[in-house]
Amino acid sequence: MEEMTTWSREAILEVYNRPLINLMYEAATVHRQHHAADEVQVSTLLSIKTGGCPEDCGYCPQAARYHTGVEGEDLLTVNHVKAQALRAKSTGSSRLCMGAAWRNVKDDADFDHVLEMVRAVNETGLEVCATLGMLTERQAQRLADAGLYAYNHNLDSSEEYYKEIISTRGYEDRLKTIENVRTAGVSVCSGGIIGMGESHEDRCGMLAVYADMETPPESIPINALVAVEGTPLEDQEPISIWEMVRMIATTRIVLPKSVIRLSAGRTNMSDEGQALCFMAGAGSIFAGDKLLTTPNPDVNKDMQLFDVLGITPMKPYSKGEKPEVNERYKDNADAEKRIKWSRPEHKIVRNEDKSMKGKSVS
Ligand code: SAM
Ligand code: DTB
Ligand code: SF4
Repeated sequence: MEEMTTWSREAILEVYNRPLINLMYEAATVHRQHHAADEVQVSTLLSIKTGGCPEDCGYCPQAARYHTGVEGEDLLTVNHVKAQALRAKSTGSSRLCMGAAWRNVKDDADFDHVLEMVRAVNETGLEVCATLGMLTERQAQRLADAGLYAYNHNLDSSEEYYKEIISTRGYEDRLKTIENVRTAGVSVCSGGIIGMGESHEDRCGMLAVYADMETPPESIPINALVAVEGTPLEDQEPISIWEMVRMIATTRIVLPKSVIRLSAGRTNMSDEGQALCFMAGAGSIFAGDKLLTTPNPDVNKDMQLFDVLGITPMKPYSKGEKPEVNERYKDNADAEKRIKWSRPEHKIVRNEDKSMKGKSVS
């Protein structure tokens, strides 16, 4: 169908604005050319280090500066993670994604523990994914050597709109991390959030960045904002299911080979709405009653919907080889000591209003 190899933001917007009834059909057609439409990957999220994050991401309940009721927790133990991985496997997941509320990975004892977790989860036969914040090339390689299959690091929105949401880090650092993950041979999972007040152009601008990559992400999560009380985005109106379907369908056409993840926000979606998302090209969900800190549909309910639709959960490593575990990058940390991630620190009024100091005067 679409034979273009480069996509401008305008060209993507033209796709995005097509009559939805046609857009869905076109996306479903592309989906079937590149993917088994009756297979959906089930991934389980596990927050291995919750809350207390120093960043100011305007959507995030785990940022320490907002009053969201999320209690900071220490890093989980390797045994706990292994038990959760086995549980996820027994309920049909093929991937475990471990999330940490960190700005970036540091070469410390916590990272050594995370590497152990990666090894332990890899042994269960599940695909191992992690999302730990910014990452140097060597850190990415150490994760790869421990058996990491994929790394999640979202651009979240267009470069322009990113500046309206986060002031403690820059878009360039996100791109650099994605490049580091790619160089280490780890599968890239990178997507965004809709419903943060961004324009349709911003959504298409983010897709243009992914489409322009030499190798686009293997996996693209599309999250609907979960508006959490206490965050700067707490009052955002929920997006309609039609916007989600439109975004998934556009992503499907522009990035035909990537697996699209119907990610956060499913508790507000009907079964019929989710079915349209699968038709339009979504090939993965996060299962389990919690995402990282917010609720998610019960896995049994998801499996009932799969049964109704005739969808089967994808097997682990259906789309790539199981990584080999080795210790090549164990030593030699010094080369990267000088790497500094940026801190733009521009003013975002609503982030400041919702931060600790804002709270005490309101
Ligand atoms: N700290 C790491 C980072 O920011 O890269 C990893 C964890 S972070 C929670 C992973 C992703 O979760 C974010 O990039 C964002 O896309 C998504 N996320 C966080 N809060 C969300 C919310 N309230 N609604 C939807 N997605 C959210
Ligand atoms: C992604 O894009 N969505 C997931 C996963 N990657 C790590 C996280 C969603 C988090 C939603 C808010 C929460 O539960 O804290
Ligand atoms: Fe921290 Fe990640 Fe949440 Fe931003 S999105 S506050 S970096 S946990």
